[in-house]
Amino acid sequence: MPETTPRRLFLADLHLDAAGDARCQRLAELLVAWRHRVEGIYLLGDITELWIGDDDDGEVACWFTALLSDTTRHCPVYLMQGNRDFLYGKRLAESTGVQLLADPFLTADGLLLSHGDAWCTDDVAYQQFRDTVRNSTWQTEILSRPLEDRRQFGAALRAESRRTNANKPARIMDVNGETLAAAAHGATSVVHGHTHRPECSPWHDGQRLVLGAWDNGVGWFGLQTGQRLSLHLFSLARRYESETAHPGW
Ligand SMILES: [Mn+2]
Repeated sequence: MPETTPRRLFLADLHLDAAGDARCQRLAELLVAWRHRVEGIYLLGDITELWIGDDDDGEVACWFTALLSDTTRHCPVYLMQGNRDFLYGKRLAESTGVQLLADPFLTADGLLLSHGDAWCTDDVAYQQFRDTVRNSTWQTEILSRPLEDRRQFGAALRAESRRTNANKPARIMDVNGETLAAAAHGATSVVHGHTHRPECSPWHDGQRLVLGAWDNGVGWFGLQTGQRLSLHLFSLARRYESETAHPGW
């Protein structure tokens, strides 16, 4: 008998930047709807648009921290850093009960999870930037600065990223197939986000699930049911009650 109960829920690229807006409301509703139906909720990066440290006392950070604390009382929550929220740390994990995941992370049943930015190796300038901001010495220095300095620094990084991304050819902002194949050696299926190119397709002997960004009025999430992955979308405009499996997926 094939399994029919979803085991894992996957989310990425919500880019939350305003506490209380429609995306925050839909996320809270979605987690309430699913937290008793799955064995684990996997947040695979860029859930928030910016994370300047676990001591951030801004509205989005406080709201998100409270949401994590509430959710872990019902269901295990796994959190991976993205390219915007790469400063999630131990203090957040300890205060909320989430478990931080390394990127990439291979589950015991052969699912490779990643935010996805590390596999965009055609974007050489981005990989150099990533090496810098993922360096622990760099992170320690940044985190030692006052919150207000970090806020300004984060805003400058976002502006710079928008400016440079606007001038990059689309193809270099996608995952490099050879990089992915090498990274996923030994995995049966892959789940990632980052590229904002949602798809769920056959991949080697398994599947590749790419989560979509929450924008243009549409939210996305992934499910694992047995060994099968599926991609789902729903409207951000009204209360989350149910989703639609994407046609053909
Ligand atoms: Mn990203």
